[in-house]
Amino acid sequence: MHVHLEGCLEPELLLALARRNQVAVPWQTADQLRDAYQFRDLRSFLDLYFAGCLVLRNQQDFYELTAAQLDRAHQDGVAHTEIFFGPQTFTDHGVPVGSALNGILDAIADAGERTGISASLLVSTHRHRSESDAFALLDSVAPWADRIAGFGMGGAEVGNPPEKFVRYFDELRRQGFRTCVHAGEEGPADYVRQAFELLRPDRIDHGITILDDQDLVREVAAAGTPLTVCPVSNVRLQVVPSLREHPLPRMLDAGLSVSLHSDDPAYFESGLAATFAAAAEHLDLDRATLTDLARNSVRASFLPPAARQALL
Ligand code: ES4
Ligand code: ZN
Repeated sequence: MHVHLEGCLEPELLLALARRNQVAVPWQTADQLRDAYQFRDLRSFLDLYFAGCLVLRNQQDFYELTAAQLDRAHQDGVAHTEIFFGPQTFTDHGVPVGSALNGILDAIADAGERTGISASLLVSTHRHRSESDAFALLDSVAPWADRIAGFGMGGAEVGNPPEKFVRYFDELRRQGFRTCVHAGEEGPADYVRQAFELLRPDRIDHGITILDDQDLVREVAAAGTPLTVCPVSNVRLQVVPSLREHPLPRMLDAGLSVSLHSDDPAYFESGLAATFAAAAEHLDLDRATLTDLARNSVRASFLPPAARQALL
């Protein structure tokens, strides 16, 4: 439930789409592109990630990207996935929002028939853009509203606090949508507090800096607001120095509802099964704890109650 479709673009597909769509890219081979997967922080990652997005141009491209990710998720044992997609990156470059959404939704329907995997779409906005950009995005996806499971928000965090989007989240709620928001990935605990108090999301994505505010930890734990944690991402973006030092065990000990996710599996070279394995090994998580993490993700999902219950 914390995975970005654009971050599922593997180097081989990226280069194939670049060739097919005649988009010039600075990498000749998949290995050259993988060599560029060295990130200092969130911003340096987003720069490469948005550059990769330029090869996705038409409905078939989005279909193939989604189909490939759903097959990998199925192989990893995923029963249900909720995938973020951020249309603003593409509409900026003249790709119609319908090309993207129809390609993604067709691939979700076909993957369900092919493998039985259940998947839904979360539309994500960029916090480094304006409030009016967010409202414009919401208007532009209205024709697909009944096939959108919820709305999220990502992008460059520091300097773009949650308070910037209070009216946008109020409007999402007014329209009956579920919401989640990235907060406390690189930003301070105060951004997590703002997200929790002002945006009142159904889930907080990342949220790891919450540990710097123990009062907030108690409030979020008491509210039961889920946090979707991505330890491999945090290490690759140098938010946390190593997996061994990741705060996930302390978050669990504090009574927070934590689950485990991949974020951008192509760029961080770790799908969900590999992420569970890495967390188990380097954080010494036992089977019961791994099961708790998986159960927490089911509880935090936007599935209808009966479908959620069936997975517990
Ligand atoms: C993100 Cl917009 C976006 N996409 C992927 N990963 C992210 N992390 C923070 N914002
Ligand atoms: Zn994310």
